[in-house]
Amino acid sequence: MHQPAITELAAADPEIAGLVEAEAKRQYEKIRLIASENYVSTAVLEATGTVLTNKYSEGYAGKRYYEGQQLVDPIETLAIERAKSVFGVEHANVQPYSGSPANLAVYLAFLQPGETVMGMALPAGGHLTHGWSVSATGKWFRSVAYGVRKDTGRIDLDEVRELALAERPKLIFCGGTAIPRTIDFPAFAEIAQEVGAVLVADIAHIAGLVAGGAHPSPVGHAAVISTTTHKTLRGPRGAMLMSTEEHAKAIDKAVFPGLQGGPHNHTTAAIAVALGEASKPSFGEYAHGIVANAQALAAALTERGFDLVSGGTDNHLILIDLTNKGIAGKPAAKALDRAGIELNYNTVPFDPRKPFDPSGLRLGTAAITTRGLGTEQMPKVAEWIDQTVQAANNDDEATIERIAGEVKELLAGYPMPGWN
Ligand code: DSN
Repeated sequence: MHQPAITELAAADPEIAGLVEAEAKRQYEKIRLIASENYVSTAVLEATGTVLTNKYSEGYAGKRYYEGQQLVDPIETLAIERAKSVFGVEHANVQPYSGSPANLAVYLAFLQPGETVMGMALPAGGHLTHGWSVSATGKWFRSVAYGVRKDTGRIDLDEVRELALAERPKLIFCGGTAIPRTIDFPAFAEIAQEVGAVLVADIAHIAGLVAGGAHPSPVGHAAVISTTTHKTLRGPRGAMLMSTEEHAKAIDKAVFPGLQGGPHNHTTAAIAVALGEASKPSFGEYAHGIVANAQALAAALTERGFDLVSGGTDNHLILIDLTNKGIAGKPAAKALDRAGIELNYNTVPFDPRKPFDPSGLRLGTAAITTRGLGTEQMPKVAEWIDQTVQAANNDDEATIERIAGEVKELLAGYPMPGWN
């Protein structure tokens, strides 16, 4: 059963309640390896479902455009203070609706349309909003992209520097969505300083690792830090922008009134709760556990002949190039889903295939670590992935069904917040 119970919803709208219950069960029975997902705590779920959703609060604490902010102001202030304390930043804005609007607000704060942004190419592991051509950020701004080296699968900082010197971007993004290796914030900061650019560290994927001390922090290197709150940070769907005091006004003005209207107060409260959780020592253990699990899984997959981009991982994320397994990412991901192992197909650097039918798989260990799985389970997970990929190649649905049953059996021993 969903936790907290959704009895009122079940009475009022059994159709939606039934689908929500089924989704909770699905999440309980699957090994969830989507690198950008997690399981939030029941406390975060409760905060998300409160009466705060009823309230409009355009503006910032003490300077709102609506009355009745007696309780919303302290909630937002708590979220800000907790963000400042967890990440050690001078300024935090907790209002962006999600990662893409947060990043767009950064453009609004620092760039005029047509000016130059530099970010990691999407197929190399960057994010759409770092200037990729199909995104508004690639259409409205002049965008130049760096990638990774073909031989190492890693960012070539000499190439980044050369490109920056030639193109003179005003904004440089580091970070992305499919980067299995540590991001060298000091090196990016040096390049940004050399060309007079503002460095933005998009830590959406690794925010929980940074908060828990399992990845170096961009603080002191990047003038602006952008993050979602729902990936390794394990909060609700939302985002934050953090910065030095110097850029505080520009960031706040860009979020509101520049880009957004009223903040989602129920989300703000849930972000505050998640940041409270992230400030506890147990969160540090969790963050290190995520990395240990990813590295154990990467080692077990390598032993089974999987080709990992960059040869392994330093964080929560593994990128597999399936070319040597004779199957593309999409059919493999679909077979794995049938086997109870949920992940996403993904491009790999220099992928000869199309983004909607690419060569790779992307995996992350944030959710399974929340669930309580440890390094001792990773060889079994790798075995199931291997067997499923082989079964998909041989049209062997019986093996896939057998694995789905074994996955359910294993997970029955690991509680899930949100399910009882
Ligand atoms: N969609 C997110 C991810 O899966 O990485 C990034 O926006």
